[in-house]
Amino acid sequence: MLRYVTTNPGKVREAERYLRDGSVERLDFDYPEIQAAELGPIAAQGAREAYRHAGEPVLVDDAGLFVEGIDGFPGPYSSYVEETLGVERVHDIAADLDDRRAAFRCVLGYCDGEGFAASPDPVDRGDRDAAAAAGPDSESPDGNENALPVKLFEGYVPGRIVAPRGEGGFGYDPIFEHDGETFAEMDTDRKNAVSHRGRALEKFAEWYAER
Ligand code: ITT
Repeated sequence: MLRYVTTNPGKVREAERYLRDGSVERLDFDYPEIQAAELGPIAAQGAREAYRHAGEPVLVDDAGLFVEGIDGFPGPYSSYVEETLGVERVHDIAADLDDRRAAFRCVLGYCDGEGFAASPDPVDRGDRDAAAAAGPDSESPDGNENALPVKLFEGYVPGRIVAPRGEGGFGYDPIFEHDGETFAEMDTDRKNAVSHRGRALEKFAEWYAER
């Protein structure tokens, strides 16, 4: 059974449209997130942590809002910024910018404890090689767990920051406009058709069907 690992019910609602054949179940597990400037390594390490916890194939979902005029902030810190500043303050900051373009990015990380002959290479390949070389005597209490392969799937959607509109979605959806509508004004199917998560899930579903 594949476990979709997240504490965020909004993500699950969207993912269910791609994985609803009974082969996936949500696992509400708050895996420790490393700090990194990119989503890929966070998703890769999260997938390993989640796999160690679940002992079954897992898919983790790391996402963020990248505002161009402030160098991509909050990016990988989006969750922390939503909890501390809040979505409206992020809009207020962006409202003072000349450039209000933004993008959502999503990286899905899949791990089932086995190897893949798949590409692209995991972004943290260097770390994995070092961990594998260090072997079980490595200083890590978990031996060479960092050698566990993870397959990543990415999705991206461009848009811009606007004053909050709409009741649907979750997180930053009310302030993210794509093609004239905010994500909070779209229903789940419409958001999935264009969103960062929808694109990543589509790639994953296609690959997983073959596996
Ligand atoms: P998990 O880590 O447990 O999956 P999370 O909500 O903390 O849940 P992230 O670490 O990926 O997820 O944090 C991403 C932040 O960006 C968080 O504040 C989300 O609410 C927000 N976010 C992610 N996807 C989004 C989307 O499709 N629409 C709006 N906001 C989104």
